[in-house]
Amino acid sequence: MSKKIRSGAPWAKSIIVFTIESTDDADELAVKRKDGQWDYPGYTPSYVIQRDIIIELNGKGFKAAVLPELVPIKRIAVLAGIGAYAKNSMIISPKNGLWLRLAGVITDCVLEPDKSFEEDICKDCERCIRACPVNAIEPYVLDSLKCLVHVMEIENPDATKKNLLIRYTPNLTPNTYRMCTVCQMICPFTSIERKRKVLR
Ligand code: B12
Repeated sequence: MSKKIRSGAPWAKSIIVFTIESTDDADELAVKRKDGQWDYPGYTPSYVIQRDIIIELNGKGFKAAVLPELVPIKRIAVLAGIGAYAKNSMIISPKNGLWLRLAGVITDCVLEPDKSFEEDICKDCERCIRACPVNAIEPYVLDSLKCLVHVMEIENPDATKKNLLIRYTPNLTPNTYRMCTVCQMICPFTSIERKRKVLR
């Protein structure tokens, strides 16, 4: 466990990391609140699962807390055997492809570690790199300032970026957008069923 997690919660002995699946573009929405902050309703099921795990552990006499948001959870997910780093910089699993959201709980319960995920899933595929509308992807590294998911959150993007946003980040209401999903949709691990669940 990293020093950072230990310094915030010196009692922590294990991390439980889990995934929820994005089965529909409805899970890819970003909603702008009145105070200008962004909400991502697709992540809500993970908060419910975190709460239930914490209640369960507390009930058994263990301490437990939500894994802080900015902990490098992708690295933890690889160590926990969930999946591999994909070339678009997300974690990819053989079962759900890139359509995973990660969340975790820290606890003082000592748990047997899972086996880390060792396989390279992307191999020589570079479809996401070629498909990204803003060339934000190099193998395993994302230029986060170029990524349209970030650009969408900028107050006044320039005209070129505005046009890209209209195309790849469609509005559903004046304050509700579907985030760009190009690098996830193009992935060969994306099922035909998921490709049909689009919001434009
Ligand atoms: C900031 C952020 C963004 C930024 C920048 C993303 C980026 N990749 O840099 C923006 C706004 C662009 C963004 C976009 C998206 N994000 Co985001 N984002 C985050 C957040 C909050 C922090 C990431 C971060 O900057 N960490 C700091 C850096 C230093 O850590 P790191 O990225 O883990 O870096 C390590 C790796 O890069 C690793 N590494 C790099 N290359 C390689 C290669 C190999 C082979 C190996 C072994 C390791 C390795 O080394 C670094 C050090 O450990 C995370 C939550 C979190 N706690 O991680 C979510 C998170 C990464 N986002 C997520 C998602 C789902 C998205 C989007 C799909 C939007 C959406 N629908 O939510 C897009 C996807 C864009 C993309 N292609 O990655 C998920 C990813 C789930 C998954 N399957 O991997 C996360 C984990 C949120 C969550 N709780 O589920 N995101």
